[in-house]
Amino acid sequence: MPAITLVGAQWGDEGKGKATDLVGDRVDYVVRYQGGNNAGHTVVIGDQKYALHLLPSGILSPNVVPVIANGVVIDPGVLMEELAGLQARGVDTSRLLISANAHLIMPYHRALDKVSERFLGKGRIGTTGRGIGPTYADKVSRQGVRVQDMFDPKILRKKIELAIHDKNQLLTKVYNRRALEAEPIIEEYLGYAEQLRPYVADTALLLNKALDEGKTVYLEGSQGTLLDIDHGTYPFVTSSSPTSGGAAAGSGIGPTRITKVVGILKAYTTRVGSGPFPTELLDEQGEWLRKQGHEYGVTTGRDRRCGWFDAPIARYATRINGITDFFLTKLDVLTGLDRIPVCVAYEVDGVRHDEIPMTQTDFHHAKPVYEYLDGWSEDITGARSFDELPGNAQAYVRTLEEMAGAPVSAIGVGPGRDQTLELR
Ligand code: 2SA
Ligand code: GDP
Ligand code: MG
Repeated sequence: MPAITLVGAQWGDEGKGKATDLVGDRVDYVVRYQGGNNAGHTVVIGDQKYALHLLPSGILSPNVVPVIANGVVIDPGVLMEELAGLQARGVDTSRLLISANAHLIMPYHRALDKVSERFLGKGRIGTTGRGIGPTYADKVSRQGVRVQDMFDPKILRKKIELAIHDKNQLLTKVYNRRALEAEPIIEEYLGYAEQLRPYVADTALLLNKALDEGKTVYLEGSQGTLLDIDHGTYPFVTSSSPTSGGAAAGSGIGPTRITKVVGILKAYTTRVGSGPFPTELLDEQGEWLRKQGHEYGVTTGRDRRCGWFDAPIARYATRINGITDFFLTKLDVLTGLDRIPVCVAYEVDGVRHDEIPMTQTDFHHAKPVYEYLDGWSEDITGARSFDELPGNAQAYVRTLEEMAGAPVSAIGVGPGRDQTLELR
C-alpha cells in the first residue's frame, strides 16, 4: 500500500489539518515530516475545535498511529503541554511515536529567534518566534541536540555546554542580552527525557515495515510550498522543506514509495509574516476576506494577509511537488461576491510573466494581471455534492483546476468534517 503526501500549495493555512483529519479512518499512520510548533492546524469535530501545533492531525483519529518523524524540530516543553491538553479533553495520545533523530528546540534557539527578528527591524521575516530557524541552523551546522541525546546524560551535558558557550557570545556581544546558564537547561531536558522515553522509536524503520505490511502512511506537511527553504520566497520562508521532496527526507520513506501528492489549495490566498504577495489586498476587500475566512494565525493570533487566488502560484506548486490532485478549501468564504478576480499572470516593469519570475527582485515588483469570474450568492455551506453547487461556483472550481494544472478531487465548503464534497 502507498505512502501519500499532503502539502500546502500556497503560504500555509490552506486547511491541511482538516484535510488530514478527514482521511483519519482510511489511513494507518499520520506523519509530520518537517517544521515544529510554528504550525497551527485546526480540526473541527462536531462542536469541538482543536488547534494542533506539533502533534500530527491524525492524533484525533483513534485508529491512527501519529508519528513525529526525523525532519521535525521538537520543543519538548510544548510537546508535553500539547499532550496534556489533549489528554484533558479525553484524547488517547498513547500511540504517539517520536523519532530518535528529530532535533530539539532549546531555550537559546527561542531567544535567538526573537532577538534576531527584533534586530532586523523592518527587514524581519515575521517568524512565529518559536526558535525554528536557529534550531534548523544548528542541525545543518552539526551542532544540534537530538532526541536521542537526552538519553545519554554525558552527551547531553557536553552538547549543551558547548552550545551555550557559542550562543552566549552571540546573545551578549551581538544582541546585548543576558547570558544563559547551562545547568538549568541540562536539568530541564533530562526531565523531559523520562517523560518522552516511552514514545521514542526508530520511526523510519517502523514506517517502512508498515508499508511492507500493506499499511497506508500519510505524510502531513506543515506551512506551504512558497514557505519552502529552497522553493519559497527566500528569505521570507520557514527553515525546512514543506514540499513533497521534504517528505521523503523528513520521514525516511523513499520517494518511490510515495504514490500520491495531494495539494491543499485555498480558493483565495493568505500569508502570515513578511515577504512578497502579489495579489494582497490592503483595502476593505482584504479585511472582508479576513473576516469571512477567519484568517488569524492559529499559533500567534496574527492577522493573516489576504488576497485573491493566484494561478501561477498554484501551477508552481503543482510542478514543484508533483501534485496529483488538489483539495480546494474555503470555497464558501467567497460567497456573496458579484465577480471574483483571479490572478492569471504578472506584469513586471511592463513585461508579462505567465509563471513566477526567476528572481525575487522581480517577484517583489510583480503586479497581478486579473481575469474576472462570475460570483454566486447562494449559501453553499450545506452542499454535499458538486452538483449542488451553483453553476458559477462550479465554473470557478473548473477554471482554477485548469489553471492549476491538476484535478480537484475534494472541495471544502466549511470547517466541519462533513462540509466536504468529494469529486472522484
Ligand atoms: P518560522 O517561525 O521561522 O517558521 O517563520 C518563518 C516564516 O514562516 C511562516 N510560518 C507560517 N505561515 C503560516 N502559518 C503558519 N502557522 C501558524 C498558523 C502561523 C501563526 O497556522 O496560523 O499563527 O502565525 C506558519 N508558521 C510559520 C511565518 O509567518 C514566517 O513568514
Ligand atoms: P492549516 O495550517 O493548513 O492546517 O490551516 P489552519 O488551521 O491554520 O487554517 C485553516 C482554517 O480554515 C481553520 O480555521 C479551519 O477550520 C478552516 N477551514 C478549513 N477548511 C475550510 C473550508 O472549507 N471552509 C471554511 N470556511 N473554513 C475552513
Ligand atoms: Mg496553520
